Amino acid sequence: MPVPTLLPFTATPNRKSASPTSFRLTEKFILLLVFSAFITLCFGAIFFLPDSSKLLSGVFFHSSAVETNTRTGPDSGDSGSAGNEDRVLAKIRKDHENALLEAKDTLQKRPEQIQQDIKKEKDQLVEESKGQGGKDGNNLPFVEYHRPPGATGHEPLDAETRDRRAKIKEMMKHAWDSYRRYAWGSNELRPVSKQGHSSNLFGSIKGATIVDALDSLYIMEMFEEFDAAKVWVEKNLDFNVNAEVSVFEVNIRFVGGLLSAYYLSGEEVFRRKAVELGEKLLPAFKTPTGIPWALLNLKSGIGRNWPWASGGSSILAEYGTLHLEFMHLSKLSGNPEFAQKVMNIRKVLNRLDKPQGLYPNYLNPNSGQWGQHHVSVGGLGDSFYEYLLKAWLMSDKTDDEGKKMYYDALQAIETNLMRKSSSGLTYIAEWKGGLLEHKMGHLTCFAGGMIALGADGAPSDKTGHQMEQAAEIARTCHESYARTALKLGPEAFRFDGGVEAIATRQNEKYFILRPEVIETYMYMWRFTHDPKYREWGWEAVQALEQHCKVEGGYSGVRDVYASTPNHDDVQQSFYLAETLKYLYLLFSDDDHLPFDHWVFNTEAHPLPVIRKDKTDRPNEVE
Ligand code: DMJ
Repeated sequence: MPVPTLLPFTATPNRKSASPTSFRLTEKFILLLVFSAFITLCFGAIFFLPDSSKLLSGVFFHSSAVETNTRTGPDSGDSGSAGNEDRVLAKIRKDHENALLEAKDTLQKRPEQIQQDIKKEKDQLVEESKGQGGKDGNNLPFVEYHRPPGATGHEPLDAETRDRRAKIKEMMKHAWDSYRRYAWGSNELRPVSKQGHSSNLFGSIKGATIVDALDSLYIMEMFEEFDAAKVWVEKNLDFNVNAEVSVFEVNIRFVGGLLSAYYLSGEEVFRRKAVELGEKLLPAFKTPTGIPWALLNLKSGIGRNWPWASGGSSILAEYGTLHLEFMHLSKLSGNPEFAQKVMNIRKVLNRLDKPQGLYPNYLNPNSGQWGQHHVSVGGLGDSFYEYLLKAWLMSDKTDDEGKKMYYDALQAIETNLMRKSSSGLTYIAEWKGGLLEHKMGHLTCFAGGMIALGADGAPSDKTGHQMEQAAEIARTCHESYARTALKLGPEAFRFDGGVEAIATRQNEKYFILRPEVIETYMYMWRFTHDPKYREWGWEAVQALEQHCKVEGGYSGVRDVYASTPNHDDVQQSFYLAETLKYLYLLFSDDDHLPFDHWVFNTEAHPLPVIRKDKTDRPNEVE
């Protein structure tokens, strides 16, 4: 029954008398022919007309350009499809003509004129984006990115240095590849058991090695690895965790690592993540004095201090090592709160009396009073002093308060803590309520580099004197390595009981791939170009290769005085962030991350100097 209705022009009364089967077959055949002719015509029209992609998008995706034209054209009401096609073709022709004219026009312009036009268009885009509220997807203000000089270096001229630098890159590759293979996404790698490792310093935040290594990968031009790390950060780095973290560790490794990755690469994702994490850390400052807690639950915003810290105190090296990162967070977010928080720490410190001009390691965040009078330039104190000096340098030498605090503190350290052993080794002891403990930590060895870095700005003609002090500390720390079986330095060494620069207690004999001694060699090399610093660095490389390298990465050792290494099975994230970076820079030319443009945070993450010139700081916080 439905056949005649379906085939109105082929089903004639005559055909009704023919055999029904043969009649239907013919009809089907004709129908097929008509259909295929129609489809061929349609496809021909779509694919063979000029600029078919535009037509396709008009057909399938409702291209707004085509729609607008057909809807608002003068004869849109009564035009058929042929009329539309003509108009589309005419438009395509017009576009092509315009493009040709534009190209001809451009070819006639002088290169300066072309450059000017490009700049004008760029400025226009910038203005437009400011007009849209100046915000990006994450409510951050627009920041025009300028890469500071020396983000990557070049091959050193002499062959030996070139080979040594290449060797460090090879070490970085082994450390990174092993982490990627056995522990990808975990905080750190266990290189002997070949699995992931996490310390509770980061709560359940993941990927410490990835974030810590980003800038080292970049400066060593390991871009494939850098990109993989970036993708991981984009997709997996998550701060929405219900866990307690160390504010200091998360700041120096994660915030610092992300900031450096942003400044080196210009990739917005790093700025976004750094600011997001910075905001999560702000509740740590909710104390009566504004001196932050050491530990913070990132979800609840509840903070507390280490249970072992004297009288519930916060630790000098922890609350005093936020300044550099927080100043940059304010610059990049336009939020002055970060800068205000760290400036307030200075205010609290400056109101307090200091015993002999020294800063005790413990300060109670509720009462604002010092805890135990224990002073150290190593653990618990170290990077506080470092950040006073670097805050001044990073401010383009405008932060006079930071400068004064640093040089005053250094004078107090020299008077009260710095001593010479009977054989003439200079060391920095620890001070406990007026009594000296003649011990120097591996951590304290960073002070050689710090003093060298600050020597240039030292008051009252002390530059030469401070350079000598720095060189002396470098020598002592080198001795602490040279006097071991493995030629790697112990965690702490003593100058009492008839020994010098040697660890006497079993629990001070370990080496966990720390950077401080190599850091000092790097600074001393830059300031003196004395070849011994490169030689000492190379000795450390050989020891690392011989005793710390294992098939699955690099491991710390439990006793540097034992003839064979007993591995601790941890590849610390700071090995990639600091130790290998400082080694690479030791064998690079001085224009790679030059000191007049970059300042290293305490985890060796380079941060650019914030220029006095207002034009370089569009989001400067007053
Ligand atoms: C790093 O995390 C930082 O350098 C910090 O300031 C102290 N120590 C470790 C590496 O030893």
